[in-house]
Amino acid sequence: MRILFILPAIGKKNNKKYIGTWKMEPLTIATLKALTPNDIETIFYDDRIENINYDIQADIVAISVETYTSHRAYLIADKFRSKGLKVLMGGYHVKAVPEEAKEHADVLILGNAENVWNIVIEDLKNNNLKEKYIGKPEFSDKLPDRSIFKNKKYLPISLIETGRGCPNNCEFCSIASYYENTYHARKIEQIIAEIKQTKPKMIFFVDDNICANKKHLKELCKALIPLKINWTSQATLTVAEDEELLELMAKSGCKNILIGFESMDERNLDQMNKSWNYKLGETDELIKRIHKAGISIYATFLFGFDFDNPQNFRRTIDFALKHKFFFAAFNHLLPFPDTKLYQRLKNTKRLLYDKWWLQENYNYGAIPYVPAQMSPENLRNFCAEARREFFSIKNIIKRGIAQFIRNKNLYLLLIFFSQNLNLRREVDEKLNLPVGCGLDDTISK
Ligand code: B12
Ligand code: SF4
Repeated sequence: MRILFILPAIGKKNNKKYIGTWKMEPLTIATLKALTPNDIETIFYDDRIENINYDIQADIVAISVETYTSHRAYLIADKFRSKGLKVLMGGYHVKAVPEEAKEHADVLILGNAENVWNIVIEDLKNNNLKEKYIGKPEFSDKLPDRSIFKNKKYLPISLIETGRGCPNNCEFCSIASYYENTYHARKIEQIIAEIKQTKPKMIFFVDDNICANKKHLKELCKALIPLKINWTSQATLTVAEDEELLELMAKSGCKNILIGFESMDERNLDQMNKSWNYKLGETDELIKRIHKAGISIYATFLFGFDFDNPQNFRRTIDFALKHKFFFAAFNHLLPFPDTKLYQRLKNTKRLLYDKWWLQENYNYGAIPYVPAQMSPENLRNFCAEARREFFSIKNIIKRGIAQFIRNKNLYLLLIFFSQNLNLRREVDEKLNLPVGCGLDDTISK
């Protein structure tokens, strides 16, 4: 028996090189491979870096689907089905819009795979597959099997989970809807075993909120100290409330943490259900504490809420430059399906297209709804300008000097310059990347 795994790329490739900083190992596929019994042959095509062989035979084609990759995932699925193969789909987008995904798949997995994958395989062997299986957010004792990445080249950073989900309920967030505002910690022994097996140069703990359970994070940090690793992850500003936690994180090798500041305007934070971001107290002071602990910050901001106006962009860029963040992202708000934001914009008739992700010619960076205080084009352009200013050569140098003074670490300084220059180049590379796409020559033949 043979299973063919596929990770689709975003949009039409046209043989262009894929966005460099996105070429990370797909942990999702290594996780599925580990759950698959050894007597089943597995083949994996990473559509981002290689062409798919549509003439290959398999008992089932299993595709992981995100909203940005959904259009291409459906084209790939349709092509395999036209050749008589069965298609199974899972991932964030499939759980958000199962009715849509059902048009392109024989089987859907809604949620995590761990508690259902062995049932799917039994049903496949017995020719008794159901239309859908509902997964639970639990971890398996089996460690992800990275042998499935053999002969594929990814960035030198290992992706590892320490937990899933988040207890918060930010209006725009797909994690909030996928995990229904719940958080599930992974056993520390499993995390440590995976690190020992992987021997990573640098770890990205892919949790969306690694400080969702601070007690768990403290225990994890204590267990990480003897391993002498370097790691980065994503958290909320609440990490800075607890100086003991910051100290433990730094000691355990945390070099950088992504924090969603989202907006400088408290009314926007109220609207997105993230008011705790400003209720924590003096933001400048909290940032200083994180920096003082020796941890750099990747600050992310979101624009397009109802109280956003051109002045807010200036205020935000000045804030990001004042704190000389390691990286910053200036993203526009995007209504992902099955989020509260999507529902609000739909109810108020502000969506330009119901399904922007399937819209022919929908490009990365385009705004698929009507912002309250500016045109969609202005919002797109202001975000692009903010990125260009933050990643200007002058500002990269200024931030780099501040980075060196803060950490006195040449290895980090090297990463700082190489990645800031890559992100600078990608500001314009990403804009106009086709998301809703037509067929390209890798699919149409
Ligand atoms: C690491 C990461 C990245 C990395 C790349 C990862 C990679 N594979 O190369 C980088 C930083 C480059 C990245 C970029 C982007 N990302 Co990202 N990313 C993540 C993150 C943090 C971790 C992914 C991961 O490894 N998870 C661990 C695995 C084990 O979990 P999983 O994928 O959920 O898989 C489980 C189940 O969902 C299910 N499952 C999933 N697929 C399938 C398929 C089958 C067949 C089956 C049976 C089951 C199944 O079973 C698995 C085991 O339980 C997730 C959030 C998260 N925590 O998952 C966001 C996330 C996936 N990203 C997201 C987004 C929006 C993006 C960007 C568009 C951001 C941007 N604006 O630029 C880009 C798009 C890049 C792309 N698609 O090529 C969103 C997607 C939302 C949505 N509705 O689709 C997420 C959920 C973040 C969020 N907070 O909303 N990302
Ligand atoms: S804190 Fe982060 S992960 Fe949690 S719901 Fe808000 S945006 Fe999503």
